[in-house]
Amino acid sequence: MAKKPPHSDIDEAQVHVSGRKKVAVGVPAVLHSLKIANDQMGIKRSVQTLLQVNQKDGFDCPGCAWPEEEKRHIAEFCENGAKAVAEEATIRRVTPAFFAEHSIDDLRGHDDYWLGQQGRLTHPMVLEEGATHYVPISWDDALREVADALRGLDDPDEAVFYTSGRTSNEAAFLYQLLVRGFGTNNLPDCSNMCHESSGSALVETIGIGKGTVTIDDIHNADLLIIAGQNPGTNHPRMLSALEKAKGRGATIVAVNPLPEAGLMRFENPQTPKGVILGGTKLADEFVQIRLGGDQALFQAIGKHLLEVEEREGGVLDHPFIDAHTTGFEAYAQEVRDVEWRDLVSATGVPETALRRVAELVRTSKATIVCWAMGLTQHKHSVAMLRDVVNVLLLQGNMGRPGAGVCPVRGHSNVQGDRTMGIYEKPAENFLQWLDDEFAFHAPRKHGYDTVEAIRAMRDGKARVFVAMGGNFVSATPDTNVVEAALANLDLTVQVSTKLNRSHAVTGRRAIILPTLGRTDRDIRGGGEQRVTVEDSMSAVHASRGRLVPPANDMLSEVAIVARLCAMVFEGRQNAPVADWAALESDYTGIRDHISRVVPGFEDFEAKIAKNRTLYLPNAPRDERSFATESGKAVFTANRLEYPFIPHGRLLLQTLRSHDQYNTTIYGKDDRYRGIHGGRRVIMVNEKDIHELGFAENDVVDLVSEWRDGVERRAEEFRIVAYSTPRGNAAAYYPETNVLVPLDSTADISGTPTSKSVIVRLERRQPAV
Ligand SMILES: Nc1nc2c(c(=O)[nH]1)N[C@H]1C(S)=C(S)[C@@H](COP(=O)(O)OP(=O)(O)OC[C@H]3O[C@@H](n4cnc5c(=O)[nH]c(N)nc54)[C@H](O)[C@@H]3O)O[C@H]1N2
Ligand SMILES: Nc1nc2c(c(=O)[nH]1)N[C@H]1C(S)=C(S)[C@@H](COP(=O)(O)OP(=O)(O)OC[C@H]3O[C@@H](n4cnc5c(=O)[nH]c(N)nc54)[C@H](O)[C@@H]3O)O[C@H]1N2
Ligand SMILES: [Mo]
Repeated sequence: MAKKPPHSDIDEAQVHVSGRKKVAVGVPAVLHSLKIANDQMGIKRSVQTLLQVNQKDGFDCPGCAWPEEEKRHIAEFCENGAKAVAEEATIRRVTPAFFAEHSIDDLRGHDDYWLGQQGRLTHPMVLEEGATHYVPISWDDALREVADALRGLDDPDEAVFYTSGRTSNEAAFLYQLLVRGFGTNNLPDCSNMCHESSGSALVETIGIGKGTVTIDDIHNADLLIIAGQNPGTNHPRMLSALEKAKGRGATIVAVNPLPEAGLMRFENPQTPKGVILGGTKLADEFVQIRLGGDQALFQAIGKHLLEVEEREGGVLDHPFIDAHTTGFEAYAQEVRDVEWRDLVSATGVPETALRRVAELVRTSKATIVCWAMGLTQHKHSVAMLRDVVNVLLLQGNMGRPGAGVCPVRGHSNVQGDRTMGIYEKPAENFLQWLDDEFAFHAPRKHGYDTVEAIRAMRDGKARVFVAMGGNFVSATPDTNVVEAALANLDLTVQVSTKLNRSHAVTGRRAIILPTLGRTDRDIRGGGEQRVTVEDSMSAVHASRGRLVPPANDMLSEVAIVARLCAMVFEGRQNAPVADWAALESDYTGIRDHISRVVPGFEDFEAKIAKNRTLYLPNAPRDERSFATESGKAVFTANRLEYPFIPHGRLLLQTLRSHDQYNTTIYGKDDRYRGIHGGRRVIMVNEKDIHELGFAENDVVDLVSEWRDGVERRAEEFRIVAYSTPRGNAAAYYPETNVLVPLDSTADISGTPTSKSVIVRLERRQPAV
């Protein structure tokens, strides 16, 4: 095969396809994760660590944000949770000796897989301007340099502070205070690329940017629609909840362009039935929808419900609609006017099948719609999600048992970070409470979201970039633009557990601040500390790590931020007032502040003591009340949109394999999809492969086409025939981020359109 693609440490010539799975989890999953755990941690540490995941007084799984069941299994088992834990609890180390050995050019030549495999970061490091290597620096000097760089800016808005979603509530709260105390709202986060569209649609229609169901609601739903989500890989613990719902008679509809194994059938390794009898069939109906066709699907459901209502009555929940909603007539008119013909071409699903799904909705006593990235990363995602809400409102599926919206979050504390104020467009009342608590005046001007931050860096408007976790370079769209934008900066600072590309692609100077993760024991001046996180269902609970940290003298995220607060605010006018050293030494002090600033956290410490859970209030769920302008839930009329695919082109979605956590690559296999030994593959419908003049296994470049005329190219992908609608294709993120144009974002939410990229395939010229 041809030469190695850029930044790839995987020998892609080995990639092969075999054994596509129709069943998720089961015994192979257990064995696979134990192998990874053993490689990273050794047997003793694996057992010690995996037994504590999501247990009372253990640590919160850094895997996903799906909530725990009230009655937990000992070692509630989740393959990908185990991999996420192993990745963090690894015994491999990236020490100053590693950086002495590997120059910055050398690091740049590797991909995220290789970088992540090197282990945990142990020492603060600095890359001086023009230097070839990172060198060690003391904690004091490193933090002082960050503080000085910030204080040296002409305007606080020249700094950008990114957050990924693993940061604890305590660290996040202090971090947003650091940023606002410094004088800016430039707080982009991973959420901007993730569930921002959900937040935008939900705040507008139901007055809260979160889901409205509990785990009990999932168990008790009559109908669960799971759209644009691959739970078998990305939220495996959700499968147990779905199994339970099935056991109680629920119907499950899977809406996805791909027949994902986890949606079809589940073998629960915790029960003999799962292992011996081949598991539970999950989806009763699989809607193989075209990419971006979901708005049409939900309009079709709404249209059918209204048609039957007009014919026979008895479909709509009129008392609910009258008492609790506005906008019904305009919505009804919009879907009455839309043509079945258009709904069919948008979804690629025959009218009979659309009506069959709609009938399941009509006859359901309690319906929940779950979704993830398949619904949030399109140009028209906000409209799509508004139409999801419309359908639920028609039958009063909001604020009653077994019913509601369930945006399934990604990172384990991404929802909590938002609750703590990590948001570039903070609400006025939040700022007011912050001002009162810390005796300062927070800036009111809205800050940059992720895409706007990249533009600001590109255009020379930002000079310092600080990241609280994450991998900004690899996770963001338009990789080449982002790499050039970062190179424009005076200083880039990464607070990280593991090495990744964002440490290799930097500003003129760069600082790495290693930090403790969820699994590490965190001992501060005031003794052993706990932190808290919020799951997808607004439940907040404590997390305490037990492992010996990777190195002595490592600082927690809280400690890093508390020290920065002291240094940045020293002698500064209008700075927040608090005892930073005391907050660093005992996090109960931070929770005390939170309890006075953030609604729902009253008596925070008492509520999480003894490992209890604090359930945040959720007005739509708890009392059918909606914090919108009218105080009611809002039906919206949305013009039907769906992607147009030019002739000879494919619409590409960029998604996760089974062996990765976002930009962290655990291995080269995508077991359920039957792809082994490589990641540079593009899954295409067999008929399209031939129609486009290719054969399976051909090696092609993917070239994205966007109205700005810039050529974006991802090199050397192997074509794999896969079950996906005609005209649609799929390939892995982050290798394909180079193809997503920076300005191709969702209306309103600004989320990059990672599930909707027009590409053409170009035959790869054999290397000479
Ligand atoms: N093991 C593991 N767990 C994870 C993560 C991980 O990388 N690895 N990431 C975490 C994060 S941050 C997040 S946000 C979540 C992500 O969880 P998911 O959203 O499940 O992740 P993706 O791989 O992006 O999968 C998108 C799914 O939507 C489908 N899809 C794509 N486009 C469309 C569409 O237009 N319509 C419909 N109906 N379906 C579509 C795809 O085929 C795929 O099944 O998982 C979290 N958990
Ligand atoms: N093309 C495309 N792009 C996408 C997506 C897509 O589906 N397609 N999905 C988007 C989504 S949903 C998301 S959420 C983003 C993810 O974007 P990010 O959150 O920025 O990326 P991650 O890969 O999750 O970040 C991993 C890094 O976080 C650091 N880390 C891990 N744990 C901790 C911790 O406890 N503390 C600290 N300080 N650091 C830690 C480690 O150094 C690790 O290398 O990517 C987005 N980008
Ligand atoms: Mo995410």
